[in-house]
Amino acid sequence: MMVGDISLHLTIGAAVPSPGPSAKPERADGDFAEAVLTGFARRPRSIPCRFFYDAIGSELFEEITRLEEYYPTRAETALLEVHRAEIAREVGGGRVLVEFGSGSSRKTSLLIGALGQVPAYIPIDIAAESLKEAAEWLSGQHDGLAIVPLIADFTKTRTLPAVAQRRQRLGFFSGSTIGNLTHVEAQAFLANAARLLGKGSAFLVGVDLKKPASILIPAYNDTRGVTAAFNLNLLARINRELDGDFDLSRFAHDAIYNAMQGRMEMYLVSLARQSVRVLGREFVFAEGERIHTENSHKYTVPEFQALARASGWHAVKAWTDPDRLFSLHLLQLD
Ligand code: AVJ
Repeated sequence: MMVGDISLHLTIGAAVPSPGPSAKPERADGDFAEAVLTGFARRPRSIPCRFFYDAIGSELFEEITRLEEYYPTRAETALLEVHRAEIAREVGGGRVLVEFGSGSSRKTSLLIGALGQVPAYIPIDIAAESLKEAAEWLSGQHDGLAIVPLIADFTKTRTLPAVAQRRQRLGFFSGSTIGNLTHVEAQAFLANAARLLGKGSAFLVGVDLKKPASILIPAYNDTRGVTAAFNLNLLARINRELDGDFDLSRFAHDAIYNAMQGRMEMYLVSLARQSVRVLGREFVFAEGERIHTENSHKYTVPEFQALARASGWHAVKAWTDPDRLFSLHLLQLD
């Protein structure tokens, strides 16, 4: 599998047969129209957060990760750097690395560097373009690294490529992307990951910690307005792809901490009563009406460990930074 041609790897990954219609690889925007129409028919209105990540949204997210107020990326990267030797010792060598979602390649590179030799790296992501870019960058960083990308929805992946079957696996799910799932969805995801990675596997999961709203809110509502642009890009994307006529100046970004649910919530708020056309249909937004665009759940260490155990994992170890901003959990399957 040590082929230098990334597009060949992409073809291999995409061609892996997976059972059931829900497991078939979909294009990143394949169900955007359906999701928007469904989300706009509901009250409160909503758009699933996976649609943030078109080319522009992915760029904006990269910019978010460099913001002063957005601590998660820095905190998680520091945890990987500080504890790399211990992580490598706990995980052990020779495992095939399976990454869920498009984590930053930088963090993946750090992990691969810490582990030493990784027999194969299988990134699973629905966004083919960013998968390809990350794979290209990583193969430049780690000479001879066998990369087998899988273009798929990581919450629905049921089978791994053949290269993963010969060795034990290490899963990697970084950036607190698990926080975008509800507790019920997160438990189902962890249980599916257990089935996918199999007996004897290890799983490294980055999870954002519960903390005061005074730190959380600026992280999701920065002074430069990058997160606002990231959120509003959903409406711009509807204009670009679904023949929409949203006036972006008539919607505002909002981020609140829902203490009851232990999560950040992002909304787009209609600043006036207005009528918008999408795919030839008319939608009326009341003044002050909100479109829910993201949940970002926060966990204490024991809360996440309980969730992991309920999904069949053994919680081996958790690392946190001195400021208690972020946690890195090592899970194992007996
Ligand atoms: C990294 C996808 C989990 O919830 O913090 C950043 C995305 N949303 N700012 C997060 C995000 C607003 C994010 N994830």
